Amino acid sequence: MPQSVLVLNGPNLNLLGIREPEIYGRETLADIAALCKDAGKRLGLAIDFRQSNSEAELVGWIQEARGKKAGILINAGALTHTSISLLDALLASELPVIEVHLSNLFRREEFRHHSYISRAARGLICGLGSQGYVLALEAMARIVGDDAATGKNAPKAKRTK
Ligand code: DHK
Repeated sequence: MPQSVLVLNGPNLNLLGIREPEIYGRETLADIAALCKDAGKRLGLAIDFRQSNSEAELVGWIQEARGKKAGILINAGALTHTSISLLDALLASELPVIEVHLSNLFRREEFRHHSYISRAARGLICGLGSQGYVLALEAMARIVGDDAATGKNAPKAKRTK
C-alpha cells in the first residue's frame, strides 16, 4: 500500500479558474488535483486531495490525519494569514507539513506576507502556480522516505496491556 499524503486546500480555492486568473491562473482545482494524482503515481504516494471553505472542517481533517497519513501539503488560502487553530492542528499532527501557495505572497499586499502556519512547515513554496504542488509532492516523497529510514513519524507501537 502506498503511503498517503493529505493535500488540503482552504477557502475560495474551489473558485480557481474563474477567480482573479491574473493572480491564480486559469487552471481549476480539479486540474490541480489531477496534476497531484499524476505526480503521486510517479512518486509512489497516494493522494488524498480535499478543499473546504470551513476552518473547522480543515482542522478536523488535520486531526484525523495524525498517525494515518504520511504527510500534509497545505494551501490554506486566506486562513494562512489568520489561523492559529490551523497552526495548532498542524503541530499536533506531528506530520511533515509543506505549505504551498499559487501566488508569490511577497509580491502582494503586506497582510499576505505573514503566515501563521509556516511555523509548522518543513518548507514553503509560493509563486510557482500549480507547479508548486508538484514540487512540494516531490519534496514530500523524499521527506517521507527519509523519515521511514530513520523511524521518525513512525506510528507509535500499540500497548498490548
Ligand atoms: C490563496 C489565497 O486564497 C489567498 O488568500 C492567499 C493563496 C494566497 C495562494 O496564492 O494560493 O493569500
